[in-house]
Amino acid sequence: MAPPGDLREWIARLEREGELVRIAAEVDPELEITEINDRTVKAGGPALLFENVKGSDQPLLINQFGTERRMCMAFDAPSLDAVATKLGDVLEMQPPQGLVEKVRGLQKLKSIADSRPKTVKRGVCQELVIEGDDASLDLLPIQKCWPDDAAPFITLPAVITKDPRTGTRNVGMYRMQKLGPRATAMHWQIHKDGRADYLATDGRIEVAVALGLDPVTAYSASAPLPKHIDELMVAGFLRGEPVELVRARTVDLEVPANAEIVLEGYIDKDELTDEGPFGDHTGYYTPPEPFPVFRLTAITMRRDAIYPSIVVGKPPQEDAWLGKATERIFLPAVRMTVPEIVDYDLPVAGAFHNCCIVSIRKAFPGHAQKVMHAIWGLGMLSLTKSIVVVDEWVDVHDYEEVLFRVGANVDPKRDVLITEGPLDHLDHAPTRQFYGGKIGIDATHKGLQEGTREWPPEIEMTPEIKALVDRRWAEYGISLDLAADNGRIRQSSRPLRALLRR
Ligand SMILES: Cc1cc2nc3c(=O)[nH]c(=O)nc-3n(C[C@H](O)[C@H](O)[C@H](O)COP(=O)(O)O)c2cc1C
Ligand SMILES: [Mn+2]
Repeated sequence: MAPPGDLREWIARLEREGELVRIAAEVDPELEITEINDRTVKAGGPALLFENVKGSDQPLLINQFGTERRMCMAFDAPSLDAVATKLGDVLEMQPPQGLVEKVRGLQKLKSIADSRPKTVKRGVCQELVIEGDDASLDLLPIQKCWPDDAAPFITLPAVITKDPRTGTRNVGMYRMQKLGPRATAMHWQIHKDGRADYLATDGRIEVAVALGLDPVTAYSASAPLPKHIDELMVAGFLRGEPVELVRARTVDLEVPANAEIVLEGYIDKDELTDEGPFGDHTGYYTPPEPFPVFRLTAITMRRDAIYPSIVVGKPPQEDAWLGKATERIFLPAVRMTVPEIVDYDLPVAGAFHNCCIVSIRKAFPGHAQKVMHAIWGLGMLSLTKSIVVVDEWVDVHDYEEVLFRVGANVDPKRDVLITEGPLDHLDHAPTRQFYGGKIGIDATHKGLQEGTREWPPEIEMTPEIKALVDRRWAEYGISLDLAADNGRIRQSSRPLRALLRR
């Protein structure tokens, strides 16, 4: 198999695997769907296809990315690390040596060349073409997600623009606040490529918005790629098949042929509106701020189009696994630049930009600090607010172990680096927007060269005794279920907290 070719195939696969539930009951896109979805996401539940959304003929799909299993199914991969390996293979290509390697190298190069999007004559995304006043966003079941949201927001779009200077395409996922039947805001944050295209325009920039894509292409819109790299090329590479494009009807752009819905329109450089408030992935409402206005010129769609949505909010939400996919898939690229990095973890509860745990192969004094600065200088990771560095043998995904290392190995006076730099657009904590403090915690072992006393050895049982106890375990008659119960101290903290509050 390969990753699903379009949203229909994706839905069929999800359904076959028991990963999708159709809901026939009428539901309100205003708040009700959010609450249903929130309970489902938090329980690790299925994707939801609401077939009867109040006020619209179109079904709404949500929670398609809500679990690790579904995220892997989206890539048709056994794990997200397997997707990373595929990308890493190409990134780490060395000049080939023998003939066999040369042939293999050529195959890899061909797989990149074959990944470029391909223009085709017709696409299902244009089965219906609605132009002029008939093109209305009122047709779509756009969700109002949270009580204090300013309006309904389109939350899972792939927004397509071209750099007016170079003509290169950009695709990004930026929420769009509905302002009326033919206008939305465009939430192009300050660090994003989409905004750079807009800023480079003199008067007007044409925009196309694809909704309801195959899951890999949808994911690629959220991937933090360097500006000159076309997200659709990467989508083609990850799919193993190029993304097919058709010419849009009213703008000079190409759009994915397999999309359920395409919004075509333009943005005038000096037309701004107050966007927000919006219940954001920070877990707080983002206050109103001026953003550009998107004006609709046409809606094209499949017959019986399905509208895709996602809700962000206090973590964990569905976007957690989109973020985790990026964390895994980009590890080889991160290691290309900073090879001493073994692994990293961006905790979901840290909303990705707030915290990064990184393990390194430490080789010299100050190495942890070197890596902190490298991360603070690396693509979107540069917005990371706090970094914890541990040694290579520490599992960065085991937060208990990380906390143990921070507690055991850190002298706050010596090992904490406080600095400043650019911060996430949505971070409400810094005194000024966009800029503020950063913290790096060096939880690695220190050596005499770093001015410490002799570092004590870690406690470790001998392999002989471990093997002996393995062999004799049954003889002791100790139930492991009991041990598992004991290990559950972590989960029990919730009822304990509730008790203390009484
Ligand atoms: C569900 C979801 C919603 C997002 N909403 C926004 C948004 O409103 N504005 C924004 O700038 N980035 C948003 N992002 C992040 C961007 O999609 C991401 O940074 C992407 O790399 C931007 O593409 P670009 O670098 O080509 O501009 C969102 C991501 C996800 C997964
Ligand atoms: Mn981009």
